Amino acid sequence: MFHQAIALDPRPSFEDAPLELAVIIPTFNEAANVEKLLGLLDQALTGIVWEAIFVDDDSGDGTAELIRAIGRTNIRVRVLQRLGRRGLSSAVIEGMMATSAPVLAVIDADLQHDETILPRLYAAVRDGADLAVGSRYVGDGGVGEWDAKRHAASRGATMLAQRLLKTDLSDPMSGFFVISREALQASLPRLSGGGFKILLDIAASAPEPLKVAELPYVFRTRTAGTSKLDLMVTAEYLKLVADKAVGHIVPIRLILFMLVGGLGVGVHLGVLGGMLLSGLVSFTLAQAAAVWTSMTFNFALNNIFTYSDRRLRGSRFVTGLFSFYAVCLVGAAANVGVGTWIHGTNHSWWVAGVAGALIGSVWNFAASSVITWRK
Ligand SMILES: Nc1nc2c(ncn2[C@@H]2O[C@H](COP(=O)(O)OP(=O)(O)O)[C@@H](O)[C@H]2O)c(=O)[nH]1
Ligand SMILES: [Mg+2]
Repeated sequence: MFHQAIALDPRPSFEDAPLELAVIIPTFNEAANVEKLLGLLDQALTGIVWEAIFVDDDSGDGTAELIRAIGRTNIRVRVLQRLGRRGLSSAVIEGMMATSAPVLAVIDADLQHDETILPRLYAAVRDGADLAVGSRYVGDGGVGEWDAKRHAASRGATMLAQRLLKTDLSDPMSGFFVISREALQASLPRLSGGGFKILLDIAASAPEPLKVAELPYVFRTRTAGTSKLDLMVTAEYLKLVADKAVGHIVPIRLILFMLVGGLGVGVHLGVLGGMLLSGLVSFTLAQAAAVWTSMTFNFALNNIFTYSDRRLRGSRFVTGLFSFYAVCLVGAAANVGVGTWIHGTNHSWWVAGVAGALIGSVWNFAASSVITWRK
């Protein structure tokens, strides 16, 4: 097998030369890049005692098996294979928590990050920086062959991120950086942990402004495998930004749940109005159909966005849907009960209506989070 051709030093233990650096590499279907990356890291990190921790989200292309095969002869190489999970940030954090190294590097598996600057990023942290970032937006850095659309999207996201940070970072969206164990530990209690932008999360969670070094590099073009950047990544990014901005006041999940609920009201009225206008059904039947449609709509949307990290699929989607119906029926009863009670204490009809709806929604949120989308 080809992996035996990689001449990594098969160090039996770190006793004689203590571990200095762990390189954390998140992977999702990157089997075509793993061996080449390890070869490049081995060249770049000469003179540094390092290990590689891959964190693989159960790729279908055999990435984890390949890494384990390499790890059998190289104590420096390990894989943490996660089941039923996705997410770049949580992968990186779990990789960081699985190593004893005092300094941690993060690099993509797809060879888009220029590993030749790793020794200088490492040296910056060893010499006192909390964080050293490979940046596409300083000095000679660049994004390589991006089209205008991706360029503009990245710029916009970067500017939004910079407004959140106490620390000045030219490229807060970078997935290529080195951080000291102390700086990481200090950020841990406030980490959001979701989404795909771990550097932004760590920097925004730091209790004190970080001492930062930045080194330019040019983002390479991917040659093997495919990008996982999609609509989901964008949605997760906006969630992270919102969580960092207002998450300490209102939970982001509750806000999303309420937004989805607002759309659900629109769906409800649309179905109700449409059926009544058709003149074919009674109000009761139309109203029942509207309730059923909007509950189903709410469930589907919450499953994709609000609970993207606990998304239900297959048979669990079906059982989840029925538990959501049950939760909502209790919520509706609470809604009517509270509304009627407040109305009876001589408040105007709309105060009673809004209070009932609020109680019902909060119940739906709380109950569905522990029943439908339980951890
Ligand atoms: N463990 C894990 N790794 C991921 C996930 N999504 C992307 N990756 C890895 O993260 C790195 C960057 O992802 P990529 O799709 O290349 O993002 P892009 O460079 O912005 O297009 C690659 O090494 C991917 O294999 C994920 O959900 N879990
Ligand atoms: Mg990439």
